[in-house]
Amino acid sequence: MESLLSSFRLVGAPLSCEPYGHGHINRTFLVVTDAPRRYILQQINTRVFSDPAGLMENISAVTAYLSARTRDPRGCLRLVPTAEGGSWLRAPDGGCWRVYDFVEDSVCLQQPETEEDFYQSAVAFGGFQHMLADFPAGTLHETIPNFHNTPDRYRLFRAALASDRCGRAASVEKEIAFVLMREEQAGALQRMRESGELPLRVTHNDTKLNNVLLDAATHRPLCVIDLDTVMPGLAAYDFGDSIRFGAATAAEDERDLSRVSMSLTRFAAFTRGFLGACPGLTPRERETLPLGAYTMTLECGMRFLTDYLDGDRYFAVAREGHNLDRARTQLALVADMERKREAMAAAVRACEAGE
Ligand code: ADP
Ligand code: GN1
Ligand code: MG
Repeated sequence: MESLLSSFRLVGAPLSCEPYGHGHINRTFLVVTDAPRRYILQQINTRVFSDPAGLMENISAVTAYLSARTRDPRGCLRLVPTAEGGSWLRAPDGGCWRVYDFVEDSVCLQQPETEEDFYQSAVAFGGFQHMLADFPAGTLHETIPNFHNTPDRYRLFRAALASDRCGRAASVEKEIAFVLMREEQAGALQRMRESGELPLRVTHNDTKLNNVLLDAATHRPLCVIDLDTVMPGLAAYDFGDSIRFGAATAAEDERDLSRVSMSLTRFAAFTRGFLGACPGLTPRERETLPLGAYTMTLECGMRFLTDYLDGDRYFAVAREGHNLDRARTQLALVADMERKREAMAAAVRACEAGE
């Protein structure tokens, strides 16, 4: 680690480097130097992101664009350059690494502590999308092709099911049937994208609450992080993925499903924050926000189930059956959203009417 860190222009000499955070994809470390300064060191997961150069080009361009439009120095991620002036490093063993300034005096929540926290995260993600409205989307690399193409996720799910490489399918028949029964509705958003009735925007695509930092003292939005999946997408993806995670009344990997539901009051609070910070959405886009929540949740549940069938090779797991537990919470949320479909639509309409 020391020789790796010596290739980045850090202020001070590194004192410690410890695993950090709760991300499922990259390997993240907190680095402390004697200056004293703190940094985030990350190894990019190149099994997930096969083009690290393209990915880092995206992040360099997006952070440069945002920092030119943000007064607060903690308002956007800041890459620390390498000794050669690059934005990332390929280590001799092939590992790809980058370093960010640590955003000080911030909190990263795994669940909202209050409804207000969730509202503030909506302001952050809505504002992020709004600020990138004029970013030249055509210059972005597609870091994971078909990331939120739900019909394509069904294709991958069926492939995992057909090969059943760990012999786990027989024990999850109920979950498999739940997913397969919903294929038609799950494809609706993608069909609207393809027909052109919804505009393509620059979206974050992974808007869970732990991908935003709030100010530690005020819990006001500070900084949107985890920019690996910033790509052209639909507004409903960002809205929906936030609801999936933050409007859930239990953790993403909760085992007691009786605790899992989608909170309508949180849904309404998020809608207020998101629409307020991102006022340019078309009426049709606003109408599809509940469908976005439904689709992102079903898609994520299916992705966890796919990975469970595949032998847990994509998402980091901390225990036996972790991906199955995660899949089950998402499917429980989907069932709850089906019960609350009309109430979600009414909450969006109420918000539009300024109620
Ligand atoms: P992953 O793709 O694995 O989710 P993230 O980029 O989201 O990785 O980082 C993992 C965690 O590290 C975040 O949830 C957050 O707690 C923390 N983190 C990342 N970047 C910073 C930063 N610049 N300042 C403070 N904390 C950060
Ligand atoms: C992953 O990287 P992280 O932990 O913020 C995943 C998201 C999933 C999420 C589920 C690149 O997000 O798509 O919704 O886990 N990111 C990638 O918690 O696949
Ligand atoms: Mg993350």
